[in-house]
Amino acid sequence: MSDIKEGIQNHLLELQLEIDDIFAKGRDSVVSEVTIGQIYGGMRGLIALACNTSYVDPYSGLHISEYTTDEFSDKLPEEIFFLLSTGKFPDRKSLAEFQNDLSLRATIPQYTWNVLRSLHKDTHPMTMLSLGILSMENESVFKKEYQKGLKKSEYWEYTLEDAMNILAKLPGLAAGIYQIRFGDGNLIPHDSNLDWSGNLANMLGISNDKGFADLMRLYLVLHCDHEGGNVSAFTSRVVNSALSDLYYAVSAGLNGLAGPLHGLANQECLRFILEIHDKFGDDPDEDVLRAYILDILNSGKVIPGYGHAVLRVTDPRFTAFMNFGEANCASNHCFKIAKKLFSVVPDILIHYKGGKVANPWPNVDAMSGSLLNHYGLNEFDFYTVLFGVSRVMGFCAQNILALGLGQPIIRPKSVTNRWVLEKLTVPG
Ligand code: CMX
Repeated sequence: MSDIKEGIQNHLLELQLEIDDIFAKGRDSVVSEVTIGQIYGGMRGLIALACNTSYVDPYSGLHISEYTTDEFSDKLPEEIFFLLSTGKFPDRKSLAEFQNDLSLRATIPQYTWNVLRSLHKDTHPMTMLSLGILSMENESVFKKEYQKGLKKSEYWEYTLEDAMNILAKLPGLAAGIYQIRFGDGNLIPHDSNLDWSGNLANMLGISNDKGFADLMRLYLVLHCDHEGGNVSAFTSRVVNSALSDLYYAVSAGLNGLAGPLHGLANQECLRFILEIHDKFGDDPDEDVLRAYILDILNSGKVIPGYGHAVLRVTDPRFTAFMNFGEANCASNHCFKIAKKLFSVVPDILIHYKGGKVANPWPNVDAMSGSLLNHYGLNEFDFYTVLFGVSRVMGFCAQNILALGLGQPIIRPKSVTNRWVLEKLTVPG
């Protein structure tokens, strides 16, 4: 048995013991109530899911297992996937075994390239990524084993197989999409001497600067997971809960990530910064910037990269990117503007609409695009693909653990207006 499989098996035993304890202490205890506002308002704040890969604290941000963003931001994505799915970092031997296993599975079938090359030239790269994964669905080991007859306790093992195959192919798939969509269509081959993010950086063929490979590593680490209730993770889990295999579930999650209120928001931030650059040059005066921000707010638009549904402080992932920028991209005009926005925007948002903005601080998207710009990756439409490559780690880990814990199909109850009205008029 591979070390990661053994690690997941042990983690599942620990998690199951915790759940047994929770159930023994109060399976029927009420921990959250739902208001009518929440029923009509996207179920915001409703506690209705258990997810043990990661959690987001409003004040300290993303945690994976017990580690804060500061504590894991220097790791490799492979170590992060290990942590998400086993609750522990791998030792050197386990890491090497895992990386070797991924490398052996990296080849992407020719029929996937045929599908991607046959699409309209303006097809969005996120459509290509989602389709690329879906095109390989016939490779699902879970599906084949399920058709033969599989015990429920074995679901996670074959889902792990699918996860390994999908993750192994992702850097090549994403880089191939970049070459087909924005380059000359020639694919740079996978290099088994490079790690997962090193391969992505190399196959993109954008920059030989070591900083670019370092940025890809950091980018893939910081976007890996964000609890279970966000649009893409939740979608992926709902689809997989029907025992649709991981290819269906990952593709579905990516379709959610492609929305402008979710993953696509990152490209808006760089567009915004470039607009500021076009209007006011490299080093805009802070008062001029303040007036511009107020104009945007008064016209009813939001300031991209600021605010968050859960966080109530500066996103620690923003801080990690900013530290990277200080060390590697300090002279870049976009980086300088992003920094200046950080010193101007929060103070405006704090007072805006009588303090209605729940979080005036920057999120991860406020900085990432400027760093990509520094290394010459300026195709905005590709940014969410990078986000997606990283976030698939979270989709895979969440689904493996949920299946390993025997979680059933997800099926909340919906109600009609008439039902709500009756509930309001009939006491009790
Ligand atoms: N600029 C202007 N107004 C903002 C704002 C911003 N950056 N962030 C929030 N507000 C406004 C909202 O539009 C809302 O106003 P109305 O009630 O008049 O519609 C009010 O403040 C309250 O919203 P909120 O509770 O603070 O924020 P939500 O949880 O509803 O939304 C988010 C969160 C991220 C969608 C929102 O802050 C936003 O649109 N930010 C800009 C886009 C962005 O950066 N998206 C990336 C999100 C990253 C991620 O999800 O990981």
